[in-house]
Amino acid sequence: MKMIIAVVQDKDSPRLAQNLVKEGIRATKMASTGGFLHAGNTTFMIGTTEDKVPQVLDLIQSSCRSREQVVTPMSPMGSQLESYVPYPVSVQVGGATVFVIDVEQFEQF
Ligand code: 2BA
Repeated sequence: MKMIIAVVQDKDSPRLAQNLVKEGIRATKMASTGGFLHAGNTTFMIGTTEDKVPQVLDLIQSSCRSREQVVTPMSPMGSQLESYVPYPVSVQVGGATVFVIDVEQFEQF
């Protein structure tokens, strides 16, 4: 059993959710916030068998696009507001940031 954690842009989230359902792959969607941009994104938790991992990764890749964003980041977490001067930066965000983790035990009661 594997747990795939995928952080995707909100714009790609409905397409990925739809494609996962279409393929019969179960997932949990969570609203999340990027630590750098402080912009909303979506985190998918997908528990699946090891043999389906490549299929899920393909689905994520084909559902998510990389986009350039020009943003003025808010103060970094934990910094002093007075010493922080915001300036616009251009960053390439996504397609998706994906972690594949071994699941030690899986139960459904
Ligand atoms: P954010 O942390 O808001 O980052 C958005 C984008 O800003 C990143 O895109 C990257 O291009 C840039 N960026 C992030 N940290 C930076 C830094 N210290 N200096 C310069 N540029 C920086 P992605 O790499 O595609 O990441 C998209 C989102 O995926 C991230 O949103 C974060 O929510 C998540 N993420 C990325 N790497 C992660 C990691 N190692 N662990 C946990 N979450 C991660």
